[in-house]
Amino acid sequence: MSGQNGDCETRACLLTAPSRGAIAVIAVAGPAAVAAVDGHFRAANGRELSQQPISTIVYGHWGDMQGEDLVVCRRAEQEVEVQCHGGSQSIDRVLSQLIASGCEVVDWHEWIAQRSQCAIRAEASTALANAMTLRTATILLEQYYGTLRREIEAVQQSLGKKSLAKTCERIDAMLCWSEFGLHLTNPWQVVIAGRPNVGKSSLINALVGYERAIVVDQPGTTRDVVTAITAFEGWPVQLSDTAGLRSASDELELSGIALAKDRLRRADLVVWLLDATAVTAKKISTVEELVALQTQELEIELDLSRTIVVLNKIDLAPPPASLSGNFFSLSAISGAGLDKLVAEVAERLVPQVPHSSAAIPFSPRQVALLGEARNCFLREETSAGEKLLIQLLNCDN
Ligand SMILES: Nc1nc2c(ncn2[C@@H]2O[C@H](COP(=O)(O)OP(=O)(O)O)[C@@H](O)[C@H]2O)c(=O)[nH]1
Ligand SMILES: [Mg+2]
Repeated sequence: MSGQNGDCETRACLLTAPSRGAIAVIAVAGPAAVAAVDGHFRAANGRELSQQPISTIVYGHWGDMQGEDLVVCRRAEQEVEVQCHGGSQSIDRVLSQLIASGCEVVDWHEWIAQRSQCAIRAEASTALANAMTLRTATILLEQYYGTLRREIEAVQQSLGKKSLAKTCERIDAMLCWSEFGLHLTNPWQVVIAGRPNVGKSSLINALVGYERAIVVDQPGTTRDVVTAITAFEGWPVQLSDTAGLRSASDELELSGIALAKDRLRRADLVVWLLDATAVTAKKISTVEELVALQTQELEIELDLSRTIVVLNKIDLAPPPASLSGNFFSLSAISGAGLDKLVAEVAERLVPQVPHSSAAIPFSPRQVALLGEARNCFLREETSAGEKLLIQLLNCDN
């Protein structure tokens, strides 16, 4: 099927999300849109749909006696919106009758892609639907309204006028937001790890505000990785509660531990938990040494640059005076110190917040094409780079 505006098929699409909404909106567009709807709709004012003014809501009846009363609206010469009951039977009836009248039913992703002039705008629409917080949606909305597109167009226009080194710099300024941009629709991964019984599950529950993880006095309770999605200062975060990391021989436990280790490797940030009541007797002076000892024991390689060490259960025992180094103290049970941890996690995940006018690539396609274009300009393959920039903006690619 060719892209936007190119062919003359008439398409129908359910625009409302599948849910128990009271009203469903079905859009129909194409040369036969008005005729297709007219074949099933009888307006209460007796006029044919083609005689109804554009942008006016028309009340009437859909189908035969078993049909329903609903409203339709001609949005443009070749565009009609049908607003029917939100139940699936009602939606299915309208869509199947539109198919019988020659319409092709497409899903909303396809609908947006076919109607967008700009690929980035189409991607932004999908990304916006997947945005989990207002903060990420606000940034995506900026890209929807053209911030990224305009910056790419400016790069295109500067070709031949500015040096290729300057062009690369300008692309790099966009690419430095890639990781951040990709996280706008995929939560940052934060893994809570540590020895059994230190309070990992309790901490997850405290952070998400409800009982998500199982808390039991017995070590090794969390065999599967339990996850919970939440937001820290507006950034979506998936928290993972790792299996009771410890030396084990039981096959089931070993597979749980392997899963946990895999999570640790892929984490954006690890919160390594220590139990304040268990470290008091230790003669270790820094938390870094203590964590190194524990991770060696468990055969885990921990990247300390993306680890926050947390001393839990401070309601039971204060942080030992002999313990130095960088760590946060809290109580997962009383909640003391949680706010400081949340602020630190947010700061570590997003150390720099982009300016509202920043051009941010937010899809793997955009990141890949921008990277390839940059490499072309670096090798002075200007026309190849130019083609990639066109591809980046163009819906038909
Ligand atoms: N007093 C106190 N008890 C805690 C705290 N955090 C966890 N616990 C208790 O420690 C035990 C083990 O906690 P759990 O979250 O299951 O540890 P996990 O094995 O690391 O997941 C449970 O009895 C919790 O109630 C805390 O901050 N203070
Ligand atoms: Mg647990």
